Amino acid sequence: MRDDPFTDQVWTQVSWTGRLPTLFRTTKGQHMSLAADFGLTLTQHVLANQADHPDARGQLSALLTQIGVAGKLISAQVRRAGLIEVWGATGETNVQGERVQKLDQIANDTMIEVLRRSGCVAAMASEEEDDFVVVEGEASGDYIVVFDPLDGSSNIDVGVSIGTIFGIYRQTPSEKVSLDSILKSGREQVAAGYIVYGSSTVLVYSAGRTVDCFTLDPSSGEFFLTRQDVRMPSRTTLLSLNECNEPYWETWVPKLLSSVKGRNEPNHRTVSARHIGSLVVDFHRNLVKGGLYLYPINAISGRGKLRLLYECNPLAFIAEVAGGAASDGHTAILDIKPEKLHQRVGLIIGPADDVALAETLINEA
Ligand code: FDP
Repeated sequence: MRDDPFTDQVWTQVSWTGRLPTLFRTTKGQHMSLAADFGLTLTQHVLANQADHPDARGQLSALLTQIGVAGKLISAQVRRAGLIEVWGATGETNVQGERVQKLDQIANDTMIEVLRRSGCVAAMASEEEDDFVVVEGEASGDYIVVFDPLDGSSNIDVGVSIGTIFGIYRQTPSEKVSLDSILKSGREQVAAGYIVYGSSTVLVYSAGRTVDCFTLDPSSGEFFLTRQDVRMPSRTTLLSLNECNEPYWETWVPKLLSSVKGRNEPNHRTVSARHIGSLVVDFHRNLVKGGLYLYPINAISGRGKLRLLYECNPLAFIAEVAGGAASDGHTAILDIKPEKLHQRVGLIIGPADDVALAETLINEA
């Protein structure tokens, strides 16, 4: 704690990770709520991380900052979602004569345009695009970005939280971009994260060392560091899955559920259920509170629902850095070698012990 000699303010250092101090300002013991008191901005945080890599050329920092810009633009549109719906109902154009687009299309176009202009991206793959998108010429950069522009599509029109998920890979310099440049295992991600458009807009990213969360302050338009070096709680206190898929479950799923629910004591519930139906938002809550999310493969079709490249891999990256785990039941998600751009897998993600328990039950089946 140090006194500011020029004002009556006191700066309190509340935490220090590596070279990242977080300072909160109080006026002689009283907390202030100015945006400037919220801590480091996303840009400051990213640049401080870059200082740990003296050989870095700054492109990854610029890219992460630009993803923050895309997040703000998408967030602004998400907040107007109901209004866009009203315009859409009147025809193909809104009152200003603009073409009405669906929100997931707007989010996709926003990501593609911001990333293309960033000068940091060689190619990208999106849930909304059949094929990968190459950035040609001088605008091309050193990275490949995979993303789901708006995860939780069935929640878009009903005011329920949704999000953007992204994973970042380094493109081998001088190598021409091909499908193989995109089909890399999640382990090769250099950074990953997501943005949740919920009660507040929260951006979470990791470049492999820590997982950090930033909350958008609407008045200043800045993302401020609000959770530092997040660790996923090691005990499962929440279960998230669509229980109506029960007829299509393999036999291990009910066994896992009864094992977790069986931890409840006669007079004390230690495990509860929470399922929003937007993977990224369910994951974010579980990351902070300690929850296990399951979307197992369909036992009849043998197929999973969630996409490996731009849904499961980025979240698995965040989970592992935060001390959790993610698996398809046989292999760590990050070790699966993708064969297709829009490949689907089964997903078990959350506290490492319970992901391991699921794998054991699957092996015993
Ligand atoms: P949605 O179908 O609404 O786009 O992967 C997409 C996803 O949502 C996840 O966000 C969500 O958790 C899951 O699918 C929901 O699927 P079910 O409706 O089959 O439960």
